[in-house]
Amino acid sequence: MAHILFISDLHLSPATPELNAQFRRFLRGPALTASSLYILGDLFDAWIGDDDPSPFSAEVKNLLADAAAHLPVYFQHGNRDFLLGEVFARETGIHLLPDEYVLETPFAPWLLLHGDQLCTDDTEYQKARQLLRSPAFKAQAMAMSIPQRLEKAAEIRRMSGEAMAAKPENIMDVNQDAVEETMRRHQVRHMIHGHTHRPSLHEFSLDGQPAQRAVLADWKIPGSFALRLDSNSGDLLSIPIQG
Ligand SMILES: [Mn+2]
Repeated sequence: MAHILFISDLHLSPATPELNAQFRRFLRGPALTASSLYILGDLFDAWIGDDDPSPFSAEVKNLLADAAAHLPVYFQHGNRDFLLGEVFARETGIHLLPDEYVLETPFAPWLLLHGDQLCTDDTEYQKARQLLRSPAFKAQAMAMSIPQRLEKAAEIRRMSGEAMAAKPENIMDVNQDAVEETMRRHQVRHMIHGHTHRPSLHEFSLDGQPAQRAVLADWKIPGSFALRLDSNSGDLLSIPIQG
């Protein structure tokens, strides 16, 4: 039986040694029982480019390379690590996925995505997303020195933190119409995403058929988990990260 694991929103950084150790334990434990591992974005709290020479960057690359030697590891960009590129993938052996990817399983096709593109009520965020994810911004960022990029990343984080603090909670969640439109566009009724840090399994009706939206947990909360999908039955199981 094939079990597929999904994680997102680890937000690893040089300032989170305990989280980094948890990731190491996860990759050397539960991950090895899976047929494949999908990381649905925001693995890093900030990724300033594949040429980042920091020991932290090298440490995580080594962890992923070890894991990728045992099972296929797939990665989707989040809003914190959209600068992660082909060089990183080559160095670690992980596979980069497009922002919206349909995973075919014997049970059903599952749409995988980071999830920030579904938060359409937050128009200010969507505008910023479009700008940051543009080839022009990426080129501009990669032309900066590493210290300049670190400074820019800190500035973006600070601005985003201030903006989030000023917004009502509900506009930072996904928009149900966007969820349904995205499912129809990909002809799926099952979806897994992260980003919102609101772990849950939402069941609803889509055009008269049962539909599911599973939301992954961020790793900072106690009781955080990975999702394990039985690809034959479609059963989802939470695998605890801590303890
Ligand atoms: Mn995110």
